[in-house]
Amino acid sequence: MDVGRREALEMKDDEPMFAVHSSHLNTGLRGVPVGTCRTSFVTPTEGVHYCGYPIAELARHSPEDVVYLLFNKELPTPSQSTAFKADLARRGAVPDSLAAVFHTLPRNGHPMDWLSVGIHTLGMLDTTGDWKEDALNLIARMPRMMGLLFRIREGRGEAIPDDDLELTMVQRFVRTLEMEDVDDDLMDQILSTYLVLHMDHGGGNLSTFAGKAIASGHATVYASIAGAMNALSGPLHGRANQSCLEFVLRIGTSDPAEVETFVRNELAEKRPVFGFGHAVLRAEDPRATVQFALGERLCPDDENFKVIRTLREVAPRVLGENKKISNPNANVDIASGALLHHIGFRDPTYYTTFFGWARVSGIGAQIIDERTVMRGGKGTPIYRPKYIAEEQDLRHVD
Ligand code: NMX
Ligand code: MLT
Repeated sequence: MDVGRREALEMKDDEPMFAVHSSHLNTGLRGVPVGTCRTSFVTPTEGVHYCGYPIAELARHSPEDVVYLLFNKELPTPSQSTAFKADLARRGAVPDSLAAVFHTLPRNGHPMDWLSVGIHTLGMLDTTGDWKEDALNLIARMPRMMGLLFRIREGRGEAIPDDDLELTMVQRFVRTLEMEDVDDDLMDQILSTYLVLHMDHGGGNLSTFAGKAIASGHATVYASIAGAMNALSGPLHGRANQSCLEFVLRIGTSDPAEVETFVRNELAEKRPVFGFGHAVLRAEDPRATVQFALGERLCPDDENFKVIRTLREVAPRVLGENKKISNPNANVDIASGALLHHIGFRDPTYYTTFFGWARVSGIGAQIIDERTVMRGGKGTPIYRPKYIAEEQDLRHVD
């Protein structure tokens, strides 16, 4: 029996599920059950499953079909898939004023800040107030918004090709971006797999949790997901993919001894070794395994890919020497940067926006479940965990 189902059956109203001790305080709610999730679950050794399917089995599905899965909890039939793609196309048009707002933003602002502002702007332009409508509208508008974000921030904001809503999500982004010398098939395989792998990761990852917490106060989908993107932008969470490729570029060699020296130096300098470790996983992240297999197939001789191949061998051994590190193995962020770099995205500062683009679907689906399905349709109430007073003896102003 799968883990998600077993956990569900084991839940009994009258039995304690978890004992909270003072040692659990100030640990970032690590392991503390706070709710149920209908889109995905993560096991320490097998990683994430979307609606029961191990992630590796979904890696070659189209992003649109996997969005359908997260929203409907079943993979679409061919006719459902066609109808869903048509529905996304119907919703996809992005108002011109989004580009006008992007033109006003500081070009040296981080792309994740642009992404958050972009989502807020779409919300200001067109919020329906219906959780599902707004989430699907946002998902449908993300490819164009991503393309505009890259172009305008890079100073290529003129003569942008019109959107073509008949294309796939990945094709719409690539068309808007108009990159030179693109291998369309390679681009499609790497970006489509990227999106599928990053869409969801259980209910408790920081950005999803933050997004659902904001939505629990009945902020709009747009405000909630913009907030979630801010949570994703931290280097210990989504921005680890940027930091990881930055240090791959700094390493610049796939020689195991030199890579080991580099890793040891990062640790000595008290810097995280990005792309390794996880709050829940206790084995290599299957999303990393899928990306390594993709790289071995599509770009085995790429210089950055060769560096991460060595890092994957060396870093777990070195990190494993420190027993306080719960998981010395590679996480999702180890390989994505090398693959993005290979297909032409040379500036790592943008990498977390791809993570954000993908994660909008998982967070959107989870917000809908929490707002419209949980507690018999009443929705999860406003988040309000308890904090215990520390160093606050009662006193009075004289
Ligand atoms: N490099 C250096 N130190 C590490 C690493 C690492 N890769 N992983 C864990 N540690 C340290 C951690 O900082 C903590 O130190 P201290 O006790 O001084 O606070 C100690 O080991 C125990 O941490 P764990 O219980 O193993 O991990 P935790 O659940 O606290 O944190 C991460 C999980 C993912 C934040 C942590 O492993 C990390 O910082 N990894 C590097 C950054 C990264 O790749 N993040 C991406 C995660 C996936 N994502 O996309 O969100
Ligand atoms: C994620 O995909 O959100 C990360 O692996 C972090 C997490 O699950 O805590």
